[in-house]
Amino acid sequence: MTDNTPTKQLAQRFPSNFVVGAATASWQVEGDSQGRGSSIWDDFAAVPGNIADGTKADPACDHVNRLEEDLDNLAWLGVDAYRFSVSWPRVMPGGKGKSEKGLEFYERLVDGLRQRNIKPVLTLYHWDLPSELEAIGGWNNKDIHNYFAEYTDLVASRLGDRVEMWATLNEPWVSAYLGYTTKIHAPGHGDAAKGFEAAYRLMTAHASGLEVLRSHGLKNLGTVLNLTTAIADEPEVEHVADYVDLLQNRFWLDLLAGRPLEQKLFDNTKDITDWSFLDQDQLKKIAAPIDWLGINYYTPFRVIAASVQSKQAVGQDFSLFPGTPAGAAMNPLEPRTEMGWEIHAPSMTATLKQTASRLPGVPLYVTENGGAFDDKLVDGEVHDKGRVDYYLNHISAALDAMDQGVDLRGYFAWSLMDNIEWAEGLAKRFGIFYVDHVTQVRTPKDSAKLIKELTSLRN
Ligand code: IFM
Repeated sequence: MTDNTPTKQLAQRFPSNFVVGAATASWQVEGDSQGRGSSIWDDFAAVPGNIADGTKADPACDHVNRLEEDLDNLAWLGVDAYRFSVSWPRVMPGGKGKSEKGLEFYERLVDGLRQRNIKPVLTLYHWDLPSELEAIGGWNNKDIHNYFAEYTDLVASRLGDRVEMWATLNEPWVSAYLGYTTKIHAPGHGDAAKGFEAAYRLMTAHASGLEVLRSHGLKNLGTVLNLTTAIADEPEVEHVADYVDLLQNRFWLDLLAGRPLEQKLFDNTKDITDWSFLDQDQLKKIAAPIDWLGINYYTPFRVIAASVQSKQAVGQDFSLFPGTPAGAAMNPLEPRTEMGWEIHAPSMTATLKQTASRLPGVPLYVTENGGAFDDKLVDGEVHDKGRVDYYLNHISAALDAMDQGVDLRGYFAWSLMDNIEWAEGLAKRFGIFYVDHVTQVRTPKDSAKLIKELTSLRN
């Protein structure tokens, strides 16, 4: 018998309606690229060097063909909800029309969840833009929100009666800054002006998508941001951390709250863009009320005064924050995950509290949280103690925020299974199920057993 006391104590802190779930995203798990249209990630992966280990969309986790097994794994975990994303090019190859076969796949997914009493939580855009839409400017096309509206209408018409919660976007910061500002992600523009425009146009798509979902009479509508705390370790870099906080957090929350964008943003970026693409009517639409906000939290951004970046962490680089004042460095402290990300659970509490105060009255969910660790499958077991501790500490930190007044409604582990970690390929494992990428055998890690214990031990 293992001592499950800390798990039990944690489980008993969940309020009765608290949603515990696990999450994935289409391109990272589905495979079956022949059964759909092409996306920017297929194009990006085709260029040698873009993805660390040369991974391509197939087979990923072969989720399309192993759906029933993955649904059974979710049921085994005892989770209340599964957060997945729809692949735009699977249901609308080329960004127009529709694919019956693609829609049927998501129908099977949603129905399979409901049969198992698991709430479907659907994200419309988790980064796999149809290639044909990128060819006409992608997230810099001034009509992109109309294309997104058509896509949303298709998905809502087909699945609207069966999905519990809807998210328009996943982490628009990543789409804009890793995909447009830098070349880290697809489509890989490396152009700071394009990145700022993409950030704004993603939010116009959010607004149009939300409008379409509402026009279908749907409820429980939100969006998902990757938010965190920017920590200045020295007083002389407080203004740098403040600017990181502005681009990473306040920009999005100000837009959603209908507050004007800060003068500091315009001042710091005046040599990059004149922001002439902003449109007052669109800004008003972006501020339409949402029913919930999802926060993907992994790690803080820690800033020190220095001229040389001392440690490498994926996605922690000032090139992702154009306009950052000089003289500082990112400094993720130990312990760190395999991504180089500092493990610091108190920042989870701080992020939730800060977000609640910046977007008052909107219920929050942690829609992603987890870590990449160096997992080893030995005799059918994966003792991922680092991840188990990460989950115990971060779930506790999330519940601390709730105890301190944050309206937190749920928590989703990232990820249900090891998958394609974008430009990092298959080497970075975030799953609670270990996936053998040759045989596709899934094995619950100790962290999966922890989640199972948490769901079974709550009141
Ligand atoms: O794998 C990603 C996911 O697609 C979006 N949020 C962060 C995760 C880990 O990097």
